[in-house]
Amino acid sequence: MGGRILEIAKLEDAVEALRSIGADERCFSILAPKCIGLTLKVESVRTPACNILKQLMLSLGGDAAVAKEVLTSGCERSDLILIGTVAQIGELVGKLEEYPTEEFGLKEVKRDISEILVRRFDPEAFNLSFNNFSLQLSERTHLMGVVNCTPDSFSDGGLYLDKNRAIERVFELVEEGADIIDIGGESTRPGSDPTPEGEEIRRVIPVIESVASHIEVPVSIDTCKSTVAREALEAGASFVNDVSGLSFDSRMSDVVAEHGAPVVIMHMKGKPKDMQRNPSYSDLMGEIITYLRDRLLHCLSKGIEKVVVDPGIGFGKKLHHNLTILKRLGEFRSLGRPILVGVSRKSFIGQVLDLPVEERFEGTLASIAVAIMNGAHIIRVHDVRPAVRVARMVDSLK
Ligand code: HH2
Repeated sequence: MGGRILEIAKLEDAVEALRSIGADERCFSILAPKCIGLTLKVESVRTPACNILKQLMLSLGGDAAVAKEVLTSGCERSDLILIGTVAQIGELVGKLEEYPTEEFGLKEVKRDISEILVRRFDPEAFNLSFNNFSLQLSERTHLMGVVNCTPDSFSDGGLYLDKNRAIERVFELVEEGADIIDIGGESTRPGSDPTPEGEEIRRVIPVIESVASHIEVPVSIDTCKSTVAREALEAGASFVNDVSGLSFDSRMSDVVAEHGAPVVIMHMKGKPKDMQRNPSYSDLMGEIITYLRDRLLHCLSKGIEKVVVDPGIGFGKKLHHNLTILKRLGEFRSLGRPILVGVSRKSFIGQVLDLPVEERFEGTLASIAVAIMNGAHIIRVHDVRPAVRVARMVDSLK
């Protein structure tokens, strides 16, 4: 005899545990979803629907938390936390079929819950194919190598402003194992002013033209400007990385859509100039997820399907915001899109370790390991070789 806790996060792990005790294989599909606890938050649910959902969850052996006013119908709506196992929440979706789901907004709640269940447990949903590239993001973590063709980036400003140095750097990063090369011509560090469009184009286009057809990985253009993105895509880039989530330039989504390019949409609170002036959130994760969901819906409305989401570490966030995002990164999976994270050399590492930018190497690697463990699919990084090693190691431990 002897009891112990089993750490089970995936259905495959549950099946493995069941197999190890010789359970009947015919029961695996029934038992495995019962092995995994799941807590889901659904926002702004109408009060009658909250009551129905709470009763249903109780009848299934789970529970639901709602605002206390719900019980006395003292409010119109409440956020709801469903507490159960994957099996119970799956059964809840089934039970909702029996209800007149048009009523009380139950139809939307049912749709949201079923989508989350599919996204959480279907890794295939995260793969990305475009042009001649296919990024199997569910198989292993991908590394996006950074080349800043700028005089003033916070960590490598001035190093790759010269075209030939930038080209050399691209080849170096590919050789080190980068899966995507991200080329940028504007620093978005806190307090920075926008770079004039013509200058940004002069910095990046010659580099993209020189490398894109000579490397076997896609080039991404890091810009918020539609003209820069258009020229970059025409020069051979195939991915757009927009830290404004396509919100600074109203023509950006048309350019991305016309080229059928995948896009990274990132969350930023404010603009680089003012984003670090005392940023505050009443619900950090809720606010970022809602913003990314809105931008995702905007992309879909424009016909842009290949969307990667990014919580925007360091963009309008204090130290504790950045740490919380990394600890709770898995919550972004509810958006059903690949997750990209950029932690490389950033100031939150400097704040934790009290170290200047040139000494944040280990802090970067530790943060990358946690980001991967918590669900990141793509890591944006300056030092590619060590990050590849960390990624391979952490991938094998997931
Ligand atoms: N961070 C930076 C720039 N672009 N793009 C995404 N998607 N995510 C990020 O976290 C991100 C990004 C800032 O880093 P860096 O490019 O090194 O600095 P600078 O903006 O000063 O050029």
